[in-house]
Amino acid sequence: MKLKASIPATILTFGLALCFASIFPAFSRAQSTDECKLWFSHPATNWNEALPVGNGRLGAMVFGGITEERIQLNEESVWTGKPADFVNPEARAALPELRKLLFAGKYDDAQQFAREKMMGDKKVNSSYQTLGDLRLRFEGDAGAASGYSRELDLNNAIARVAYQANQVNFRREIFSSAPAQALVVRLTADKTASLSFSVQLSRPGSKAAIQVTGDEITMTEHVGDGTGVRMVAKMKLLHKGGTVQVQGNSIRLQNADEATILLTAATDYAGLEPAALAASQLARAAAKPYAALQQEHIADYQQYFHRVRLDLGKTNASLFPTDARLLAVQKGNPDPELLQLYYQFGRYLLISSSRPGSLPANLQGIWADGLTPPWSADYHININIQMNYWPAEVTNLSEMHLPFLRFLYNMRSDARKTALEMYGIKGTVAHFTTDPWFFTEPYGEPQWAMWPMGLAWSAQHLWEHYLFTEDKKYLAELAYPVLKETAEFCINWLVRNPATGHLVSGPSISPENTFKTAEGKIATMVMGPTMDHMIIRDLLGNTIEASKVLKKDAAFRKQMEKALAQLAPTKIGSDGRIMEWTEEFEEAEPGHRHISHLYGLHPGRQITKQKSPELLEAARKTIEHRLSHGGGHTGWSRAWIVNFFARLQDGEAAYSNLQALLQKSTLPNLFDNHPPFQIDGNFGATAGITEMLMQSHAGEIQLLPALPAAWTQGYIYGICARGGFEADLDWENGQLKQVKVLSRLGNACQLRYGDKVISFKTQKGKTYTFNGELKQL
Ligand code: FUC
Repeated sequence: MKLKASIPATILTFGLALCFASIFPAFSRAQSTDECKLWFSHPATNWNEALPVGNGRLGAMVFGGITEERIQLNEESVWTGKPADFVNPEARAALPELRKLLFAGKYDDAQQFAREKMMGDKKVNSSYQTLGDLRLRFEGDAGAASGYSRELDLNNAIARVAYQANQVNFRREIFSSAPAQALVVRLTADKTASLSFSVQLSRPGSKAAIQVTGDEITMTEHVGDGTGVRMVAKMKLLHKGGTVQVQGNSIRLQNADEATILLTAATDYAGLEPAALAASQLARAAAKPYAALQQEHIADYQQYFHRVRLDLGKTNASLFPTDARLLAVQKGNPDPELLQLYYQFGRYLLISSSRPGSLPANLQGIWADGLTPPWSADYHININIQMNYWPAEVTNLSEMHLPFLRFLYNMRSDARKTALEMYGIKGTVAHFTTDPWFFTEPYGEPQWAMWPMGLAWSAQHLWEHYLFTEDKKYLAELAYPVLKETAEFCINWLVRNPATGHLVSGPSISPENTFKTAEGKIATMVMGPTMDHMIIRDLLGNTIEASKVLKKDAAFRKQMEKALAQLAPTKIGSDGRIMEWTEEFEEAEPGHRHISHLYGLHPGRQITKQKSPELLEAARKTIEHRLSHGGGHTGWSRAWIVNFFARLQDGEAAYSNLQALLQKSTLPNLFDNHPPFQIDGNFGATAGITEMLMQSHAGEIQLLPALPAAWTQGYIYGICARGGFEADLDWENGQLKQVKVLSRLGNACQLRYGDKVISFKTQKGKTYTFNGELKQL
C-alpha cells in the first residue's frame, strides 16, 4: 500500500479563519476548524491511534483503514456482573480491635487483621466490555491509494477518512448522534458505482449470536457467559445504486454510488427490552435522510462545544499531522496550539462520554476494547472518577456533570447497607471503587480498599454543582440527601485519638500510599490519614452550608459543627511538608502518584494563599519532594500536579508539567496514557488549564492566576465561576487586557487580578466589562 501524506484542503482557509477570529471574537465561540482537528496521514495501526466518537452512551473508535475499516464499538452499559453484597461478616465486631492495634502502632499486625476481617469476598466479577466491531472490507485495488487523511473534527464531532484510488476520491464520515441515538457511517465516492464492500458485525472472543437478514445485521449476547447484561446491536445498510447480497455473516454491497450504515445498540441494564429499543432507534434513524441526521447531530453537539473558545498563541503547527506535532513536543518544541487542541479534546471527550441520562464516564470514558479492559474500566472513586468531572463546571459543561451526580444518588441504598453491616453506623459509605451496580464494600488489599472516603470525596461534586448553578430544586432533591447521609456516616465514624484528643478517621489509608514502620516493615493503614480529614472537613462544611440554604436540619447542623471543631488539623512536618499521616513516617515510595494529603489545595479549598500561606508553602514543598523522587509518572498524577501548581499560582511549574504530560503521558490520538490509556488525565489537564487562567474557589474570581510566560497573548471565552458567572478573558504581553463577566444569577461579584480587587453588584443576565486595571468600561 502506497500512501502519500496530504494536507487537508481546509487548511488553505486557515489564514482567513484566523483573521475573522481576531476581528470578531465575540460573535461566536466556535474555534476555527483547523485549530480544532486531530488529523493523521495514515490509518490507525493500533487502538491508541484510532479516533473516538461518542454520544455519551454509544461510542466508537475509528481506525480508518483503506482495504479494511475497523470501527470498534462501545455501549456504556455493556457490563458483566450484577448487584452483589459482600460485606465481611466479621468486620463490625473486628472494628474496635483494629482501631486499638493502630492506635498502639501495631501497623503490621493491623494489616493482616484487616485483610482477614474487613475485606469482603467479591465473588461476582464485573467488567465493562466492548460491544464489538463493525468491519468494512473494500473491494478493488487499494494498493494504488494516495492522498490519505484521517481526522477528528472537534467542531462537528465527526471523524473523517479521505483518499484517492483508481482516480476516484473516496470519503467516509462517522459520528455518534445523541438525537438519533445511533452511530452513523457515511461512504461516498466522486464517481458513480465505485463503492463495493462487505460489512460485518462481530464480537471477538465472545459467544455473540449474529443474524443477517436483507440489509440488516443483529448481534445479541447475554454478556459475561450469562452473568451480565443482555445486549443487542443492530446495523442497517442503506445505499444509492448498486446491489446488496447476504454472504454468510456479512452483507455485500457492489457498485453503489453512496452508502450509509446505521448502528444502534441497547442493553437491559435499565430494565428495558434491548431488542425492541435498538430496533425502534434503528427504524427512526433510517427514516431520516443522511443530511438531516448530520445536521441534527451537529446542532445538538455544538450547543455544548461552542460555549468555550481558547487561544494560547498562534503558529502554523496545525499544518502538520497531530502525531508529528506530538513528536515535536516530545523533542522539546512547544506547540501552544496543540495544548489548545488537547484542551478542546478534553471538552469533546466529556460531551461524548457523559450526557444527562447516561452512566458516568468510566476509567476510559466509554471507549474500551476487548472483554477485559484494564481495571475493568470501572468507576474508581479514590481519584479517577472525580478527576473525570473536574472540567465539567469550569469549562461550561455543567449538564455533563449530572450522570456522575445522579450515580452518587443511586449509590445510597448499597452505601447505607455497607455502613450499617460493616461498621454499625448510620449513613452512607463507599470505598475505593464501584461498578454500575453500585457496590460499596471493600475487597482485595487494605492498601487500596480500606478507605471509607470514596463517597465522601465524590459528594464534593454535589455541592460544587450547586455553587455554579444555585439550583435549589436540585440541591433539595438530589444533592442534599447524599450530602446529609454521607456526613452522618462521617460524624459517627470519627473517633477520639487518645494521644491528641482530636477526632480522627480510621482504620483508613492515604490512598494507595505506603510507609515504613519502626520495624522496617511496609504498612498502609493508620488512624487519621490527613486526606480523610480534609475530605470530611469539606463535606461537613458543605453540608452545613446546604442545610442553611435549604433551611433545615438545625440540630444535625449543630452536630456537624461540633465534629468540625474537634477534627484533627492539617499539620506541617519537621521537613516543612504537609504531613500525610498523624506521624512522620518515612514513605516507602517517596514519588508516589497519589498526593492525597494535598486534597485541601485541590480539588478542595482549605489551603489558599489568602487563608493559609504557611500551608500553601508546605504544599509546594510536598509536591516538589514528590517530583524530585520521580513523581508525576502516571498521566492522571501529572494532571493533578498541573492543578496543584495552578492553585499555587505558579504558572511556570504548571506549564512545565503540562509539557511533561504531552511528552511522557500522551498517546498518538491524544488519549492520556496512565499507562495504559486512562481518560482521567485528559480531563484533569483540561481542568488544570482552566485553573491556570481563572479560579473561583476562594470566594472571589481570580483572573490569570497562573499564566505562564509562554502564553504571551491569548484569550479564553466562556469559562465559568462559582456564583453563576461566565467570563471572557483577553491577555496581551502576559498581562490581563480585558475581562467580560456575564452574571447568570445576579450575585455580587469580586474580581481579583494580582493585588487589584474590585467588588460590584450585578444584575442577572448583564455583562460587565473591565480593563486590565480592573476599571469598568
Ligand atoms: C487508582 C490509581 C491507579 C489507577 C487505578 C485505576 O487506584 O492508584 O494508578 O489509576 O486507580
